[in-house]
Amino acid sequence: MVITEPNSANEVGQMSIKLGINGERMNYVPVTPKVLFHTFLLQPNKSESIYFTAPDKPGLYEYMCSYPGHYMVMRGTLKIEK
Ligand SMILES: [Cu+2]
Repeated sequence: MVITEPNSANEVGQMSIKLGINGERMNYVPVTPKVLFHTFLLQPNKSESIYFTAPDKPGLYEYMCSYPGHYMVMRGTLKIEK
């Protein structure tokens, strides 16, 4: 799971596809400031907890699965308010 800056999930998802053969080694997380927080790649029935400080700036942040191609359907919005 990757949490991105607002309006960045599509771009980060496309970047994860472009990682190509390096993707698995990088947990399919592209190196870009648009990625705010992320988990490692999780296998079925596994879980991971992460802790982060929500951004100060209000907005509609996005979260999605960065496994190649999944960002198109495995995604949601994280609303940060004042
Ligand atoms: Cu997925």
